[in-house]
This record gives sequence, C-alpha cells and structure tokens, in this order.
Amino acid sequence: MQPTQRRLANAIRALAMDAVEAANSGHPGMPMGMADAATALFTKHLKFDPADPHWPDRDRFVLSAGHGSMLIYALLHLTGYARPTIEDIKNFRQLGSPCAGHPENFELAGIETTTGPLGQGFGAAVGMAVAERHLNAVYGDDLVDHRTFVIAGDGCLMEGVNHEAVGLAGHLKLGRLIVLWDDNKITIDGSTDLSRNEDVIARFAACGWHTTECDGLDSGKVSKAIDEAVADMRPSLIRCKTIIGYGAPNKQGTAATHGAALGADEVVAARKELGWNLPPFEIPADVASAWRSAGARGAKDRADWHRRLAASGKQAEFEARMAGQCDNGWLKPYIDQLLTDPPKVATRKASEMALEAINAAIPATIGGSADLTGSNNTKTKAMQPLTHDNYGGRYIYYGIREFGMAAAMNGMAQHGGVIPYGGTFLVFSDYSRPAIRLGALSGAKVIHVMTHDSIGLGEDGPTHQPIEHLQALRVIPGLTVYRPADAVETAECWALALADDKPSLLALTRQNLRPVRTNAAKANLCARGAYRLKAAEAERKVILLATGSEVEIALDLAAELEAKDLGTDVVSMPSTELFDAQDAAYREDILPDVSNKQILRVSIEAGTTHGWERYTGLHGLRIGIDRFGASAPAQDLYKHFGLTSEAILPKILEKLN
Ligand SMILES: Cc1ncc(C[n+]2csc(CCOP(=O)(O)OP(=O)(O)O)c2C)c(N)n1
Ligand SMILES: [Mg+2]
Repeated sequence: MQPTQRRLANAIRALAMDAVEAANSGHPGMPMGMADAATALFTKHLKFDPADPHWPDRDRFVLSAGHGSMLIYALLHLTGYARPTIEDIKNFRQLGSPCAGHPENFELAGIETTTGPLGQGFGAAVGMAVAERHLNAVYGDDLVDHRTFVIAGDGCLMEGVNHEAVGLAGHLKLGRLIVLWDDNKITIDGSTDLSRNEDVIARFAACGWHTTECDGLDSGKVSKAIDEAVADMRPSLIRCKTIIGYGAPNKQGTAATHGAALGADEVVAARKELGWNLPPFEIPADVASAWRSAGARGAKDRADWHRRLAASGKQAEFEARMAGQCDNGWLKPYIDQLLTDPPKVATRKASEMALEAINAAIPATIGGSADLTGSNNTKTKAMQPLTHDNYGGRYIYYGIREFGMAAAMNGMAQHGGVIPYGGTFLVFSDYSRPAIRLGALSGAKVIHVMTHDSIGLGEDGPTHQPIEHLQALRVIPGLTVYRPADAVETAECWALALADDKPSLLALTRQNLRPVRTNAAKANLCARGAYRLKAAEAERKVILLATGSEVEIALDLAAELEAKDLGTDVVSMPSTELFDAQDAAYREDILPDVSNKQILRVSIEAGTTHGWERYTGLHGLRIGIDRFGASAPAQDLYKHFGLTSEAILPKILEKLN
C-alpha cells in the first residue's frame, strides 16, 4: 500500500526535529507546519529531476523563509538528490556540512538562491520569473516553459522588499510565479497580532495577484489550490493556513517551536502524536521509496526536453547562454574608435556609449533602472521595454524600487541565461545594499550601475551626495567596485564586470570628465585594479592615487609638482579589490614599500578618507570628504571641499618638508 501524503510529510517533520535536536539549534517549527504543503508541491507539481539538478527547464523553488532550511534539506534528501546525504543532515549546522543554518545556493544543487534575510528570496523569485518569461519569448515553449514556486512566511510578507516585489510581479503579470504563504500567525515575538493587522490577501489582490486559501495541513487541499494557481494567468498567492510546529503536542502553535530544539521529551511526544515509531534519522522503506518515485517524476520530461533541444538547431547557442558565456569582442574596436577622438563626457554617458556596443554584441543583457533611466544612462537605443505584453524586451522599468530591483536581479542572474544590470544613484545603494550583499555572498552575476557618485552631482545636495558609500561597498566581500576615470576606463571596467561570474558595481559621474586615457594600450589596464597612468619624470617623490573624477585633478597636480622638480607618479585606481588581488611584485611596483617615507603617497577621492591609509600608509596624505556634502554647483563644491589642485598642492609641499 502507498503511504499517505501525511506519512510522507511526517518524514520531513521527523528529519527536521531530529536535525535541530542534534545541532541543538535551528528552526523546527516552520518545516513541521509546512510539511504537508511542501509534500503536495514536491510530489505532485514541481517539475525537477534530482539526477540533473541544473536542467534549465526545471521549475525553480525558493524557500524564502530560509530559517526553515531543514524543510528544503529534507526535501532534497528524500527526493533523491546526491546531497544532502543523511550524514550531511545529521551534521546540520556544523562546520563542513552543506546543510548550513540557512540554505546556501553554493552548498547544494537544488537550492536556487541563498535565503535567510527575510523577503529577499521572494524578491529573487520575481527575477527568476522574469528571466523565465524573457527566455520563453526568445526560445519558445519547447525550450523554456517553467514556473517559480516560493514558500514565504509572515516575516517575508512583512518586510518592505516584498512590497516592491509584489508590485513588480503584479505589474509584469508574472503568472508563472506561485507563492505559498505559511500563514501560521506566529513570528519570533509571538502572535502576529502583536505587529500586523493588514489584510494581506487584499494587498496582493490590489497589486494584481490571484489569491486563494487552503488548509495548509491538508496536502490534497494544497494541491487543489496549486492547480487553481497554475490555471490563473496572474501571479498567485496561496494562503496556507498552518500550525507552526505541527505534531509537537505541547508546543505547536507557539513561538516556542520557532527557533530552538523541541527538547527530548517533546520529540518523544511528537513521535507518538505523528505515529512515527522510528529512531532519529531513520526513514521507513515504504516512505523512502515513495519519495524516490516522486523525485523520479521529472525524468521523462527532462529526456523529452533534451530531445527537443537537440532538434531545435539552437543547442549550442542555448547552452552557451545558460552557461553565462560572454564575448568581449566588442571591447577593442570600441576603444580603438574612442581613441580616434577621446570624448569629454561624464562616465555615466561613457557607460551608455559602451552599452551601445555591449547590448548589440551580447543578447543576454537585460538593463533597467529604478526610475532614473535618463540619469543612469542605462537604456540604449535599440532596447525595447520588457513588459507583460512583450517579455522579449530587454529593458525593465523597475519603478522606484531599488531593493526590489537588486533582489530581482539576483534572481535573474541565478536563473541563468540573462545578465542583468540596473541603475540608481550611488547614494541609494543604501536602499539596495542588503541585496547587493546577498548577491555577493551567493555569487549572482549582476552589474549595479550607480551614477551621481560624489559631490560632483552638485545642486541636489547632501541627501544625494555619496560620502561613505564607495568604501562601504568595497568592504563587501565578493563584490567588485569600479570607479572609472574616463570613457576608456569605463569600457574596460564594463568588460571586466561582464567577464566576471560575481557581482560588480560601477560608480559613475554625473559631471563631464576630461579624457585621461588617450593612447592605445596593449591590455585592459583596469584589470589590475590600479596602474601607473603617468610615471615620474624627475626623481620620484610623490605617488598620487586617485579614482574616477579625481584622476584629472591628480594629473594637474603632477604637472605642478614636476615643474618643481618633484617627480610624481599618477596611479589610477579604478578597483581597489582587483589591485589587492595582484601579486606582490606588481603591488610593490605600483606602491613601493609603504613604510618608505622617502616617497609620499597621496590618495584623492571625493568621499570618505576612511580606509585609504591602506594605500597611503599612516604617514601619507588622504584627500577626501569626511562630512556630509552641500548643495551648490559641482565646481563650487570641489573648491569648497578643497578638491582642487590649488588646494591640495600646498598640503603636499608641507608634507614633503
Ligand atoms: C531581514 C531579517 N530580519 C530578521 C530576521 C530574523 N528572523 C528569522 S525568522 C524570524 C521570524 C519570521 O517569522 P515567520 O516568517 O512568520 O516565520 P515562522 O516563525 O512562522 O517560522 C525573524 C524575525 C531575518 N532572518 N531576516
Ligand atoms: Mg509565521
């Protein structure tokens, strides 16, 4: 006899209890409450094949409520993924186990995106659903025809980012996005009555979503609700009414099951309640085999899909695109052409010029902006908007949703087949920072285009002028920040960002800049992070280190210093991270022995000086702005804040004496 759906779900409950008990840490409540709903999804609806976890036309599943990580570990194990093994699960939350506290996409195949910071999985899922529709428009139903399923909790639906994600998904009519809401009325502090009284269903409906509700503890009813959601053309929210910690007789329905082990006595009581008379981590044969067959459901679909791919005549192109391969053949001809008449443009404009070449050469790019298209210069001429009636478009009007945009771009990148880039003002990187960080942690190839990168934006004043932002972004591991100095550097930085498999951020000016790279170079000079733009003519006494718009100031200063017989190098440093990654010999060549007081190192960047000691040494000079900016024309502000060669020269001379 086939085990019931409830018995299959109880295997999830048992594994969740046992793993959290063994680790003495973790969240048993959510997996126990959503076990029946997840069983419905994974045994009847989700299209996947554990034998080929990366099959491009699989459905995507995102556990936005990442604290319930044991739910996905149990599902992957039971349905037959190679990992996690039962040993991995026994080592839940221990060093070296892929079963980390929260699901990590780089630890286990089957985890599509890293979750844990509530709401961001939901945001990423919106991006996956966008990528699916776009690729469907490009390659057709035969090759791209799948859905994105999400499990979200009360927390995910309270976080502000979900408002942005819900609005965007409703607007784009992402009918293949289906969210199961774990409506258990509990969060960490206790009842949701403590902090929420909104009508969640009405909110989603108002944003153009289809909504339905069901008993989340009845797998059959969840299944019916999923069928209804699949049939509806709109994105769907399924309100699954559940009980947190279901099965633990004395603790279920309370926050006590949320974030701590149930305790030995309660686990015994729960086993009795659930009729699960087995030692920890043991799965009965009938249950194991039923779960395995559920996991094997997708094998035929996958085989059929591979046959269609082979017959499509597009196999090589499709595979290269899904692998994220990116041809930088546009770069050399573009730079050659720039050098025929180096333009005096803002780097945001230079970025747009580079994008004209990039978007023509690389069909995978999908641009966008959080309502600053004309300022971020992110839309190139041939780009059509990506809309609900033209998913084939390549430009997304994200609206004023910086966080939602960044989270969605992570999901687009992790879906694969598209390379998202999106713009806002650098100062508003604070609004998207949580998603920039999560994208860096999880290796999402996203390019953040951040313009208006200093006081140089002028009249909008201190609310809009970044000060601490560049350094605050550089310290995020796994993110490469670029601040190019002119059109040539901007193109080089774009090429580096496109060639990387991790996220990048381009900080670009509003104001026009003088070209500093006017001669052809043999290689991409920005690739080393910092390079000698001008070498000392007289005996070297000074090294000027500058980024972006301040490189031209450094060149002016160098001319004045050389006139005084003080040999001066100018080092352009578009990326501190890439410079740090160079070998010791190269770093030593550019910045010889930092303790050598014979040579004065001076950093110039129109932002915080914090952190520049790393390159100037404590005895060096750091020119920057350690306070908020002001509202005035850019030229006046550069004077006011002492960022001119006239103001800096005396400081250098004083230091040298
Ligand atoms: C952005 C963010 N803030 C706070 C937390 C800490 N946290 C983890 S779970 C949780 C409660 C979530 O409640 P709910 O989504 O209802 O989950 P349930 O308790 O029902 O499992 C909180 C506050 C987090 N993970 N992410
Ligand atoms: Mg809850």
